[in-house]
Amino acid sequence: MRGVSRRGFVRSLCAAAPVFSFDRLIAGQPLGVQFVNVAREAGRRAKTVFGSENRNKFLLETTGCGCAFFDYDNDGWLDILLVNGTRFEDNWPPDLAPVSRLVKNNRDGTFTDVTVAAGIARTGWGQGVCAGDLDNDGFEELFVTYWGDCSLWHNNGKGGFTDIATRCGVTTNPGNGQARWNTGCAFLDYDRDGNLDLFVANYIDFDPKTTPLPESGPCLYKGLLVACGPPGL
Ligand SMILES: [Ca+2]
Ligand SMILES: [Ca+2]
Ligand SMILES: [Ca+2]
Repeated sequence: MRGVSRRGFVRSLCAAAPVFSFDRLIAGQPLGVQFVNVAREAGRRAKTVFGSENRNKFLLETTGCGCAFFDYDNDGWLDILLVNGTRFEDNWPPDLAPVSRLVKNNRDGTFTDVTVAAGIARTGWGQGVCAGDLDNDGFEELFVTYWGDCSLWHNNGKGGFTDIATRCGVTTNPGNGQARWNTGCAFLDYDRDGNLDLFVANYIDFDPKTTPLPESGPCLYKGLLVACGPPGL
């Protein structure tokens, strides 16, 4: 894939892919294609952590994490950034805390975890991620959203990343002591000046100190106590 842009690659996939009608999809007719989960064979067994495993008190614990396919080392093969979360109740030992993971494509169907070497490990309530080459040097940066301060990881082109969100003023911290719930994001050049701009979507105001617990709500879904969401959710 060297020399092929990501947009060109996706366009070629779209051109090659068969077109399935909605009628055919809902009719349950065979499509002639099959997806097989090969994560285990690819060596991807790291657990995604997002809230309590057995019972969720807060809506935040019910969302989860995104991922990005991007070629961080420009070798022509897509690598993966897997965003990770955390838990309210756990006091993680430093070496056991869940972190977002960067895995390098070995070009043989397997991936190698390069999170530590890349300097990109961070624990927190990670949500979404988007990739784009902010400084037009040919290596893509990453923006990772959090409930809390976001990260903007600058790619040094040598396999390493540095979080420059604070320096760039894009943590999205409102500065009032409250964490903002950042969710999706997109790099786009909205003014066509040749430099990527950034859009960050937000969800609701959320503060675990003031958010009602399921039993204090009570917040019910089909008779079961669940995390309290926005009214009407
Ligand atoms: Ca690569
Ligand atoms: Ca760059
Ligand atoms: Ca721009």
